[in-house]
Amino acid sequence: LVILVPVGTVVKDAKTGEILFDFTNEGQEWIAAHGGRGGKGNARYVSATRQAPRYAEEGKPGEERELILELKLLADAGLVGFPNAGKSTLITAISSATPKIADYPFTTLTPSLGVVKFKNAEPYVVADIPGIIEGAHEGKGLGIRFLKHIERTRVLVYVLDVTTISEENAGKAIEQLNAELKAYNPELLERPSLVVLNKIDLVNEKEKIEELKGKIENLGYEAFAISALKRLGLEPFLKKLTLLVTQEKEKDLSQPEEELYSPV
Ligand SMILES: Nc1nc2c(ncn2[C@@H]2O[C@H](COP(=O)(O)OP(=O)(O)OP(=O)(O)O)[C@@H](O)[C@H]2O)c(=O)[nH]1
Ligand SMILES: [Mg+2]
Repeated sequence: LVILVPVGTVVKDAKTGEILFDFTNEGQEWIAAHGGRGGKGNARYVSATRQAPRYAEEGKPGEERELILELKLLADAGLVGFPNAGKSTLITAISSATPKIADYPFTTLTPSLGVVKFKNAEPYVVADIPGIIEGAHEGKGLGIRFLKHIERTRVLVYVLDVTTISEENAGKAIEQLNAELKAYNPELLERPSLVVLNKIDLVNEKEKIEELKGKIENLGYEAFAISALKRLGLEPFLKKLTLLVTQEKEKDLSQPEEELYSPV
């Protein structure tokens, strides 16, 4: 029995949750359970003296296993942010993706992927996911289950709406996002990340944007002021994002892959 699964499928043991195999490349094969061995029928035991033997060797049963197949998108960068921050607008501006965009929270219900082609760099994949709110890890909003789709991204992009944050609460906004990411998987916070301050077209005072940028940079993040809608400031942001993704990809290539469990 052969089951075809898409790239990005992770095989887990249903009981222990242990990851048994991870389909990260096209064409990979993995044996989930070995088949049984056929027995030998009585015809095999026929001899000159015993024309109709009454015995036969029994076959061995095949292995039995309960597995969970989980599909995790494989993207190079993931956009995270509160609902309505402009994540879907941003992925539309920088990639081939065309998700639904609307002026209300939780427009995005399922993640989408877009391919970014920036100058001569190798194209890479960005994921747009639903908005995160405080308490998402307790199930508020759409929860954080969909964070599994960015678990495997190399770089995170925090998308903030400049019209909803001030110098005072910018830090808190990032902390809230981080708290939700951490509740899902603390490793997410170790990813290289960037912050984009979106919707700058709605802000008249240029100083406010500079102040916010400074504030975020003091927190240790590189910040880019952009307008996803008006497509302002995208070039420096994309340049940096492309650089980070390329660097992370190279790191992956220079590190040998983890030994994966294989039965036998
Ligand atoms: N003026 C302005 N509006 C923007 C900008 N980016 C997004 N918007 C608007 O903000 C609203 C929300 O945009 P979306 O891209 O759907 O936001 P989202 O972060 O994907 O929202 P969820 O999927 O609900 O989490 C839409 O009305 C967009 O047109 C921007 O740079 N400038
Ligand atoms: Mg969206």
